[in-house]
Amino acid sequence: MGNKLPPGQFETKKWPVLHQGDVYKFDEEIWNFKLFGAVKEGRSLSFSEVMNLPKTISTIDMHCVTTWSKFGTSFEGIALRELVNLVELDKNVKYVKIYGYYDGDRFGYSANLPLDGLLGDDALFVFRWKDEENDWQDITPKHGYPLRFIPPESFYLWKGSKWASGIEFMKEDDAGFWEELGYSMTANPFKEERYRWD
Ligand SMILES: Nc1nc2c(c(=O)[nH]1)N[C@H]1C(S)=C(S)[C@@H](COP(=O)(O)O)O[C@H]1N2
Ligand SMILES: [Mo]
Repeated sequence: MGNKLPPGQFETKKWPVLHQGDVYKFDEEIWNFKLFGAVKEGRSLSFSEVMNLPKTISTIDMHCVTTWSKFGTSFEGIALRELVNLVELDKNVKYVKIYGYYDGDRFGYSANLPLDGLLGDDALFVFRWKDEENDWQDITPKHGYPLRFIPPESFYLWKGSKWASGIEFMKEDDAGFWEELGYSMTANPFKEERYRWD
């Protein structure tokens, strides 16, 4: 796809693992995915309900704020827009917060993003991947099994919540896990938006 190296980044062929807290252990019996916030009626989806949604395959570059970039990983997943289609948004919903597990807390990790940048084929809750050196395979537990968000390459990878557990729809932007600690709300690697200054 892009194969463009943003400023201050270097290319890696390997896919590094980076996160806070424990690797989440999937239990399909109790797992669900919540759609909530500024919507007419919230929803909670079982794993099979999520996996029965239409699938999308995209090749997406990953740019981590710790300066590694990995080009050309192909992902299979459910486009964020498929989940948006399941709820009736309130007027003026412009942002989402995508949640993921942190040490057993399903809402412990989160990242905020503008909704209008996430309606294409490159905003996916992924479950499978491949690259030049690796054939199609499931996302490993360390990379976010069973479902993990991969943001478009115009966002640093911390916006890609692993062990994804839900989407909150918001009218105003609101800081997630790293954003509260000083990282950028907008996080465009090509503009090197690593930190927030406000
Ligand atoms: N649930 C959760 N998701 C997370 C994180 C985390 O700590 N917890 N770390 C983020 C950060 S900072 C990065 S760079 C990517 C790394 O994804 P990877 O380990 O698959 O390369 O996951 C993101 N998603
Ligand atoms: Mo990161």
